[in-house]
Amino acid sequence: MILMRKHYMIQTLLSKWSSSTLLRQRSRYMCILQVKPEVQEALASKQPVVALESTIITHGMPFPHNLNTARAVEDIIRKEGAVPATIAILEGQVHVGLSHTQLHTLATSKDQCVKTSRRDFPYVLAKGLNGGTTVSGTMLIAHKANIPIFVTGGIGGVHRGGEKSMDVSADLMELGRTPVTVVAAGVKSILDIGRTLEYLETQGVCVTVLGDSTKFPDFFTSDSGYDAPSCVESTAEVAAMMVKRAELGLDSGMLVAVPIPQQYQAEGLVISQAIETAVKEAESSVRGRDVTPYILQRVSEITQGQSLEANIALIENNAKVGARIAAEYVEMQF
Ligand code: PSU
Ligand code: MN
Repeated sequence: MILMRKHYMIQTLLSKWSSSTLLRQRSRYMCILQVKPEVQEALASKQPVVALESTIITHGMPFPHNLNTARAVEDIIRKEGAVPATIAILEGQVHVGLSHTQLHTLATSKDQCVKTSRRDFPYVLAKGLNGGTTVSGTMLIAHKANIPIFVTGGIGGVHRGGEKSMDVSADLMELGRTPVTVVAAGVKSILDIGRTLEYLETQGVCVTVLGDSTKFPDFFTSDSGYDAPSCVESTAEVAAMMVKRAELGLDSGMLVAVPIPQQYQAEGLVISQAIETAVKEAESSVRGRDVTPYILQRVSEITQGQSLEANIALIENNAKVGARIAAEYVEMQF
């Protein structure tokens, strides 16, 4: 009898301990993501939400273009009836959805921001730093916040010479391991597009081109010279693919490539020459996480801002498309 009572007391104590530990763990987990109330409400009431990255703000564009573009993209998403959720780290806190002031802080403190991909979170958070999240960083946070779709300009890939340097963007592995749909204008030709597509296949990433082309776009032009692994004509078809991906329980992501709008394509040739120069320069001057931002900045300088203009137009177009996909996806689920 005494033995049974003792056993009961130990069990009660254990269950109290474990539930309070669980609670503590859960609240710690909830605190680590600061979700903006507007985003929280949209998610709770099944409204479409579109995630946005922030490396493009901290490392992809000069001020004030970075801030203006970030705001314009958010406005476009709102106009399409979805809620934008820009993801970034401020003073060691991950934010899902930023206020105007926070966007401004991020855009004007570029030099103090760490380009944050999956590997960088423990360091940036523990040190209380600011961070612009890359495609990989944004995907993983979007997924934790239950946002299934994310819009950007271009994703990272296998760098030219990557077969030797092993400089392969963490974005590709993230697409293979995190079930978020990424809407982008393809892969910039600063990269090895053929190997990038091969690697995406290896990682089990569904890659589809949205539009009337059967070619994979290379950001500044609609034809990289490589065939698209699959193509669809409407945002509804993309949403249907997302539904099927979820029904099957696939834990990999999807890449939706939206070709550059026709009127910006003519600049492609000028830009591709600038890319050749910038890639050569990068070989002898930068390494690791600095390579992509360096090339992007040099291409913009060499083309005297032409690449930047195309870049902005592209992202805005992707935002419109992404918001429509998000809305169709929500509708199909309920
Ligand atoms: N490509 C662009 N613009 C960008 C980036 C890539 O045209 O701003 C950024 C994205 O945040 C992407 C990251 O996730 O660079 C990839 O960097 P890396 O190649 O170091 O993985
Ligand atoms: Mn790299």
